[in-house]
Formats: sequence, C-alpha cells, structure tokens
Amino acid sequence: IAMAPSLMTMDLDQFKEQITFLNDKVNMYHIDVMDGHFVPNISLSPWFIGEVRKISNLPMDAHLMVTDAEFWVDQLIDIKCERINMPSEVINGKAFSLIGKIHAAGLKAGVVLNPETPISTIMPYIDQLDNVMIMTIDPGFAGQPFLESTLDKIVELRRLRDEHGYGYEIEMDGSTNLKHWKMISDAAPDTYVIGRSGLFGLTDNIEDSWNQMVGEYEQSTGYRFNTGR
Ligand code: S6P
Ligand code: MG
Repeated sequence: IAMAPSLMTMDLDQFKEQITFLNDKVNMYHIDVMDGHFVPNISLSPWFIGEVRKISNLPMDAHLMVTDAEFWVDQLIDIKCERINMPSEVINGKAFSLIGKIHAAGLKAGVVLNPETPISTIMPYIDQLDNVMIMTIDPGFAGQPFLESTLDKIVELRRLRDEHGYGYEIEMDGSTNLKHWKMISDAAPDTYVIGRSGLFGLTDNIEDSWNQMVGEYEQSTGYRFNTGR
C-alpha cells in the first residue's frame, strides 16, 4: 500500500520534525487545496508545497477542492506538483483539455469523486487518468463521519481496471483510522490518505503516533504494514 499523509492535519508547531520523520516512511504528501467556494473552508496552497519541498523530495499529491479548477491547475503545473487531482464535479467541458495540459507538463492527472458522485461521471475520460481519488467523507474538513457506502466505488474501480486494463491508481481519502482500516483494506485502494484521526492526532509525538498507526493497521487487517519504503 502507499501512504499519503494529509498535511492539512499535521501539527504546524512540529512542521519540520514531522516531515523529516515521515520522509523515509511514506510515499507522497497529500496537500488539500480549497477555495472557500467548492467547500466552505480554506487550507493549504501551492506556496505551502514549496515550503515542504525545502525539507522533502517526496512527490506531492494535490487534492483540489476548488470551483475554478484551471486557475489552480496552472499554478500547480508551474511548481511541478507531481500529481494533480481535480474535482470531477466542476471540470465538465474541459476535462480533456485539463488532463492534456497536466500530461504535457510531464505530471500525473487525477480526479476526485465526492461521496455523491458516481463513477459514470468520469467514464468518458477514465482511460486517460493516472489516479482516481474516492472521498470516503464529505470534502472540506477533517474529523468527519466515514461513509462506508463509498467503498463500493473502490471495488468497482478495481474491477473496471482489471477488465479494461486502465492505468489509473486508486486513492481513498477520509477518516482512515482504527475503526475503518479493515473495511478500507478489504476494498483495497492503492493509496491511503491518513490524517488526524489515524496518525497525527494519536499522540503528541510523531514517532509514537506512527508506531501506533502501524500496530492498529496490522491488528485490524491481519496484513503486515508495507509501503515498499
Ligand atoms: C478533507 C480533506 C482530507 C482530510 C483527511 C482528514 O477535505 O480532503 O484530506 O484532511 O481525510 O482525515 P481525518 O481522519 O483526520 O478526518
Ligand atoms: Mg484530501
């Protein structure tokens, strides 16, 4: 499995310490970018990605929660954000051109499906995607209730990929923690976004929190924790 800590939920007073600790353990960093319109909150930004890059070489996985996708895609292309995940709900009419633009820059293009958004929305261009992110909570805030029914979409995306040979990875985001490790792992996404409830909020020390998270994963799933790192 791949792990993508959601940096919006880290402890900013331990910014350097937490990133430095996680650098050789996780696969990428998940950066939530909100505009206060698509969701009623604001969080991280392209500028913040630049700050993380000063102390990390890991790929950045941007999760856009914005109405004007193109404006933010352009900014993320400028800073060479390795994977750009766009809200499927707002890119109708420009999905093909935005995916093409991201690919032309040599970066990975993904889309995000909010809990209510069906897979059928992205079928016209699914073969061109590098990543599909399934929201298992409502977007906008950490600490929200897990929506178990969204896991069916992960299973269906795996089935479609097997059947048609699509190249996308599957990522899930929202309330990845002790209560849900088992059911998430049964659905089997490739990438797990991990936030406050499953990592940063467990203890006040990142190493203790990490060890606790690994233990909880292994106990609930019966698998050995292995991110290939
Ligand atoms: C929510 C955002 C997520 C959260 C993360 C929080 O809009 O996209 O990435 O930061 O899922 O997780 P948790 O387990 O602390 O609620
Ligand atoms: Mg997110």
